Amino acid sequence: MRNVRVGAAQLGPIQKAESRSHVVKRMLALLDDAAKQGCTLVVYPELALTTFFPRWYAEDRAEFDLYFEADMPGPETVPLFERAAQHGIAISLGYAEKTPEGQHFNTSILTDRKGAIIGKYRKIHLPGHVEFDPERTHQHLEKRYFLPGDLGFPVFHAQDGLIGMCICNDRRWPETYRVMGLQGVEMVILGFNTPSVNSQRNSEGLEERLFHHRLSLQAGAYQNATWVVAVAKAGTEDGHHLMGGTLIVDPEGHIVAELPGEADGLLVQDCDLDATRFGKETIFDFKRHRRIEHYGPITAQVGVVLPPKTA
Ligand code: CDV
Repeated sequence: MRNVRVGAAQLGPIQKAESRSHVVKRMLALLDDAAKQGCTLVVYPELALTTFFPRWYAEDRAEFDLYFEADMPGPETVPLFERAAQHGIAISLGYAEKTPEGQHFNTSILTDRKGAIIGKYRKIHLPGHVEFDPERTHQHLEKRYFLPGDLGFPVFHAQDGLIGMCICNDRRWPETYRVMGLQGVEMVILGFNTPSVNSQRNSEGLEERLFHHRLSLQAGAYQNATWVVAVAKAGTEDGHHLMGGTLIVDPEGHIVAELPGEADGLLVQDCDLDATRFGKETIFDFKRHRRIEHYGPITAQVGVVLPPKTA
């Protein structure tokens, strides 16, 4: 048995006016709780340090540089790394990254249990649009503020196992899990900020959104025989509602724990990484069963190519 006691550290809403250091205090409280409960890994949401700013349009993108981190850890986040090291807990958190070259990414990192960063991921599937869209009830401008990730979907040796990261919209794409599955991933960790209403389909409300969230996570876990830990930023940020749904899926695809509510909260779960073995050695033994000679279109094309019409 290779047990990881994971704490999924959901954050309630972060208003525009809330300072980074106040958010970090909230994160520290969850970390202390995780230490009391014996966690070895704590996972925070996507863009954990600020409000979900891509919902707002800034004509001059530089106006939003205040939401980005030039350093990780930086002056406001270093207490988190220090406390995590004191507790011997590895952490993963999402944040907006500005590189020394001035590039912007939606990023997450993973540390070891001494507070050293051992893994980085930059969000690949960026939802939304680049320009203000008057047809939408809500804007979602990730494509305006971030570049698509350039690090692939790496998997890291951590917690005596293999851990990979993705971020929010990535969880809806089977390619995300499979690329990590092909590296033997045993636990996928991710954060998300998901508005409760689809801005383009008014009929798709909270229940439907939660259904698609669970469906994607459960399918990804089962089809790659991996644990999946998904952590929300939830609640109403300056009038904009984000759904909850922090949950953990086992390698058979079952939801084994789910956090109710939309406030700060910790969901603790023991995850035996050896529980991935059965799926990886039987139905999803990739080496024996995959047929790559038929998978070409997955990497050769982006959109749909219709088959030729038969007479
Ligand atoms: N932050 C996100 O990536 N949110 C998307 C919404 C816009 C659909 C998501 O997939 O949850």
